[in-house]
Amino acid sequence: MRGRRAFIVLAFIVVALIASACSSSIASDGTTSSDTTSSDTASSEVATNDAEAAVASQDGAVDSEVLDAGEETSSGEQIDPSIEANDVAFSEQCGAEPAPLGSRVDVSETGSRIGSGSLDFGQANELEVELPDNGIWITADPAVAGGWLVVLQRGSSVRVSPDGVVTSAATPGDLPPELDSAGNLRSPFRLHGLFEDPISDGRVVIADDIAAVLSTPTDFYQHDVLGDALEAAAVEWVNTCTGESGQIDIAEPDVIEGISPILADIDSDGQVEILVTLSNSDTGARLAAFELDGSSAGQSEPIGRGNRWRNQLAVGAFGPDGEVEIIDVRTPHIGGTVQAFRQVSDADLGPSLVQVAASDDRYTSHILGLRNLEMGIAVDADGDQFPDILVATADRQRIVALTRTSDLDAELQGWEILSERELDRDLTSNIATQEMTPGRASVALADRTTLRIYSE
Ligand SMILES: [Ca+2]
Ligand SMILES: [Ca+2]
Ligand SMILES: [Ca+2]
Repeated sequence: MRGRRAFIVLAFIVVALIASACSSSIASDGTTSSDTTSSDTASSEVATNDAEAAVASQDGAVDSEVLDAGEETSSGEQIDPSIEANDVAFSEQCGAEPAPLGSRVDVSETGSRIGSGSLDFGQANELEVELPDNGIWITADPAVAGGWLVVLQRGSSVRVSPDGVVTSAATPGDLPPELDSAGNLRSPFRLHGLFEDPISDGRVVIADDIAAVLSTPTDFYQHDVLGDALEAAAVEWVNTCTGESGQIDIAEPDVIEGISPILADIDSDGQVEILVTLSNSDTGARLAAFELDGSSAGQSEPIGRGNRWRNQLAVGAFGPDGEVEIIDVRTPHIGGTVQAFRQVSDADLGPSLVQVAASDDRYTSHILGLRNLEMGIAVDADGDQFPDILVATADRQRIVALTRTSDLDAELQGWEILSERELDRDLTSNIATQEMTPGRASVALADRTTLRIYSE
């Protein structure tokens, strides 16, 4: 056992995991072209010219902002994982309850983007808050119940009270974890020190004492749509209670195309599996689940051609009768389909991930080139205690709440629209949720300089 991991034998991690990094810019209206293109390759869609990533104009006018892919890459490479280990706090407990939601900075500590609590998304009150700049990343404010921290496009951040009062979050103690002390967005993934070779912008996820991260950077697959040119060739995991560890290597030509795995009990046997998105240049992306020992817990069919990605969003009781399902958005850059999968086991063929629902192709959960993979999130949006999906339309001007149904005949095969909310402009942030009071969820998002908080 490696020494550093031996140290962890008695450890349990109590720090909140950090929300996904955002890139330093928003692709803005670039997605309009990507929605109509026949390819979602980075070379065609992520401009690499030397234009500074212009901050979008605050009047909502169309701007010519483009991503500087080189900048994205270099910013990712600046991260020194060794620094992050020092921030880890340990205790000597195993199996401790996770910290209450209100103290966390995101709802995705397992990588499965499901918020706690319920609201009626269609009827919820909408509080509009004007921001001094485009909002690009939102988290619950760990210091103020019902409050939010909003990272702005220029790199500063603000604190927004539950009733919409905006104050600067300029002092270091106030900074949300996505900002460094110089005000730059960064990938602040503490706990990287647990692992041997994590990807620099990888999020460590944790569930049931298992911490996992995408690791072993590779440039084998040059799709480059998630903020840099590197993907992962392995998943590392560590049991933070026992110190046991393991690594699941992915053979070429596949890579893992993502920021984090999802840890979830996909087969309902009480043990978590590791879900990743495997991609290659021939057949595109497919979902793949692994047991901790590396054996397969099922894979989906691939999309069928290269440079086609899918954004794995959540695993939970999404099925019409509460069945455990995996939700993703297929090809979010070119007209995304919200899909649901279940693990099915065959005595001869073993487990596989079988698609059981697929919406029409009007949705997105990601802007090409950004590290914000959370323009879709799960939360109970109708009060029946089962999670639903909030996702943006492809133009990012509406947020739609979808729920699973057993009706496979309609156009929305296996999905039903619960409600829609219209934005004034296009979504520029993640869709964030928090449990404001026990059982009551609120949802926050930004369409450029307007922060919208939905709550009851
Ligand atoms: Ca990457
Ligand atoms: Ca399991
Ligand atoms: Ca529901």
